[in-house]
This record gives sequence, structure tokens and C-alpha cells, in this order.
Amino acid sequence: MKAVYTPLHARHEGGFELYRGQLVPTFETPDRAEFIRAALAAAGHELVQPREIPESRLLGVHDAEFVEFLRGAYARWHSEGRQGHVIPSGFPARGLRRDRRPRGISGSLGYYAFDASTPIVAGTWDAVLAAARSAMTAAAIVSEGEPAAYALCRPPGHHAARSTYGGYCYLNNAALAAQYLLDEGRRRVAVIDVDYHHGNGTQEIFWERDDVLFVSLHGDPETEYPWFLGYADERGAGRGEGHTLNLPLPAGTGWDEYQAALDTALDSIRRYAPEALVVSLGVDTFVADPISSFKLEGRHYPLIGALLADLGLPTVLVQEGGYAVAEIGSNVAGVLGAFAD
Ligand code: Q9C
Ligand code: ZN
Repeated sequence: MKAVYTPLHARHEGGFELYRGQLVPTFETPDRAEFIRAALAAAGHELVQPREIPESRLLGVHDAEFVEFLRGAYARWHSEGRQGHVIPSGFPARGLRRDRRPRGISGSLGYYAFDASTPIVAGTWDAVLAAARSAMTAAAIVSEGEPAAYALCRPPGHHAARSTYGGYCYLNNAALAAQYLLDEGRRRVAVIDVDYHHGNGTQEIFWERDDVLFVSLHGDPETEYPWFLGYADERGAGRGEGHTLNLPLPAGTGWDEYQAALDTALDSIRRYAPEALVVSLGVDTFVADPISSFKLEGRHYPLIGALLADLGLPTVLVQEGGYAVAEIGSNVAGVLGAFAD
């Protein structure tokens, strides 16, 4: 299938992140995308560049002031006397005011970010915009009639909401793809999120909508990031009531339990009868992933791909997480290969 790729992703290289009390090299690295690119090229997928989709399309999903904040954050950090990478250090928890957007850069960062693991460097915005355009380009390719397309998005997107960023994510690539499909005429779109982590941003964006079904399988937030969303009792609100389905799974989950949950997810998608599918494709469910605790093996990714392809829907696959770099390419290619057959 067509795989949207651009070397602009490499402009985002976070350097270090705070992980369990230590500054460690970021898990979300440029070589992730290069390993995927190599594996997809070797498997015969056609690499195409993202289109110059107008930035106004971002506003179907994101708040305009948030977009301008992300674009300018690095320059402001330095013009306000800070050095190095842009990392927030204080957040409006219970008892603090969430309605204030402080004027200074540190307060603004605390207002828009929800964790300290998502650094902004000089090239971050270029990569973020290119990733968003890659996802929307894959959506355009499917809108124009291809049965499936893949966007090699880096940085990933599913933790980013309308006006918040975190979890290595800045703009929500999968939500932008879903919105693009709707804007081009599909009436109902399902998003299935198979990344190890709950897609809190995607859930929040579509929480009160009935034109998007959001279904997620993920590590139980009782112990797994992002901790504060992704519980089974979250089902949507207003018109969106019943259009969110969370299937949290315990650390240590292997294929049998995973497949049972995936069957439940696919049943709910069939009942919704969407006109297109977006897959938030994280492969951090892999047994050797350094920050996750499921036990899927390489041979399981073609099975996931086959089950997704069996839905028979026009499908946009969007890259999310996956940090076992040596195997990331073959795991992603395993999912995509099932669509070609
Ligand atoms: N102690 C994605 O896979 N850090 N994001 C967790 C746990 C953030 C993962 C720290 C993990 C974000 C797209
Ligand atoms: Zn993840």
C-alpha cells in the first residue's frame, strides 16, 4: 500500500526525558521511523511524500491558540531567557486555577502540557506539522479510492487533545485523519487504537460526538501511562454517549487475552457500521518493548492486520508508539502486509 513518509520527522529529536527519576535518552527516537521506512520499502510498499495540506485543516481538531503556542514555544523559551529543551515543570492540579492561561512561557507550558516527557526542540514544529500532513495525506489517498494507506507519523499523536500535549505527542494525527475523512464526505468513522497506551487525546476530541466511534485496547491506567484516562466506565457523553469503548488489559497480557479483547472491539465497530476506519497503530504491545508490559510476539502482528482488514473498510493506518527499535519495522510491516493480501 502507499506509505506516507518524509525525512522531516528527523528534525524532532527530544534528547533526554525524565523517566522514573532519571534523565534518560528519549525512547521516541528518529531511528524508529528509519527502521519502519526500511522495512516497508523492503516489503514493496510505495513510499510517497506528504502533500502541502493547508494548516487551516488542523483547526478541525485543535484549538487555534494551542497550534500557535506549539509553533512558537521554542522561540519564546529562548527569548524569555531559558536554555536547552522546552520542558514544563508545573501543572494546574486540583485546587489550582485551570481557567488562567499565564502570560509567561513556564505558566503557558503548564497550561498546555500534561506531562514532562514531551520536549520541544528547535525542529519539533516542522516534524509535528509534517506528521499531521502525513496522516491527512493518507486520509486523502483513501478518500480518493485506495482501500488502505499508511502514515509513518513521527512524532506520534494519540495522546494530544484539542488543546493539550503530552506522551511524546503534539498534534493528534489519527484524529486529523478521521476528521479529514469526514470532511471529504464519509458520514461515520471508527477509530481503533491498538497502541499499548490509552489514546486519551483521541477520546477527548471525539468524546461528545456520534460521527466518530473511538475504541481502545490498552494497558490498565490503574498502573500504566497515562494513568488518568482510559477506564472501562468512560463511554462518551451527550450525543457521544456509547461512542467510546475502553478495554483496559492488565500488565502481562499475552495473545489469547489480547485477541479476545480485539474481538470485542471489532464487534463494536461492526455494530456501528462506519464508512471508514482509522487505526492508531502502536506496536509497543510487543514483548520486548522497553516501556510497556504486554507480551505480543512478531507473529501476532500479521494476525492483528488480518482481523482489521477483515472489517472490509477503507482504512487509514497511523503510526503511534513502539520503542523496541530493532523489531519495530517488521512488526509494522506485519500489520500492513495483511492488508495487501
Ligand atoms: N513511567 C506513545 O506510545 N512516558 N506514548 C511514560 C512511565 C510516556 C507513550 C513514563 C509514554 C508515552 C505514543
Ligand atoms: Zn504507546
